[in-house]
Amino acid sequence: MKKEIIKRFRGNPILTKEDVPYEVETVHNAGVAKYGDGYVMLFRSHRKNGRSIIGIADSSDGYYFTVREKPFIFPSEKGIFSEYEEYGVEDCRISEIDGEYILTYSAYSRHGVRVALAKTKDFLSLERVALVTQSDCRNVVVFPEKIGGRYARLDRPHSEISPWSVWISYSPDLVHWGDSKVVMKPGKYRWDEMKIGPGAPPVKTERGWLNIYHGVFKTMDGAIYRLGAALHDLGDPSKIIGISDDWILQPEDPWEVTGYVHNVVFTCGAVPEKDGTLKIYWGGADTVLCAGEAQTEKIVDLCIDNPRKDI
Ligand code: BMA
Repeated sequence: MKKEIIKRFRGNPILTKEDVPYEVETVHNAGVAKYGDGYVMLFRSHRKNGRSIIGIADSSDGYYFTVREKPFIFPSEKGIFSEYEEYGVEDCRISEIDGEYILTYSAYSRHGVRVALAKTKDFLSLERVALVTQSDCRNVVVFPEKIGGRYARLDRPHSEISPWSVWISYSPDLVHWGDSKVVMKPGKYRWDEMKIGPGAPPVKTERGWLNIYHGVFKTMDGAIYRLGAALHDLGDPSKIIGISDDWILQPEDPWEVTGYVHNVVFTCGAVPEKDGTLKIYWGGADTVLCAGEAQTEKIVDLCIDNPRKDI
């Protein structure tokens, strides 16, 4: 019998390019947060020139979203950001801290990919704060509260010696980051052996911070992007309590298997609900946006009861 950890929404995909009032080729990888009486989503779209922008959509129930007339983040034309966002902006995450929304997104340019951090209170105006990584580091997810008096984040630098691993860093002000430490590496001879990277901003649970990450497996037919789960210590999130041995979501629906990039489920956002469920959002094949629901505690159980042995 098939045991589903994440139950896909029946109306998937929840957003496609047909729902967007301006011309785009894709709608995928979205950060989502509760805002006002509903939900707000910042999603990535490729334009015909192959570069990405970030659009915005609103919903009252977290499933049916209406896209606003204009995108929310375009590559900047001012100052330092313009140099580093020249090739586009991608994969926005949203973390709410003390009534303020912290956005982190990939900034592409001739210098590589790095991550920009911006803030908004109202999802109408945007304040770019800083470029918070150097090149070849992306997937920054900010914890939704300060830990030990400091902001904390996970990210994913890459180097040949230690390919695509997850690190943690801390900051007093969201601008200067340090005390960095590697916390998770791709599992040898496992479904995530090629790359891992933070997905949704960590979700606080009684037993630890739940980190829903993406993992990549290389096959003769190309790469497969799946989602996995890890649990980090609440007081010291650089400590991993357990990593689920199995993935929690893999490409299965036709729009996850085939599209702009085949065989991809990629998350940038998950929203915890008061009733203990978690709404999870993912891009399908880098083409459409999908959603599903899980019991948060069931995913935590997987990290504790079915952990991989060799972390
Ligand atoms: C990653 C990122 C994601 C994308 C994924 C699959 O490296 O570029 O934005 O969804 O590849 O193509």
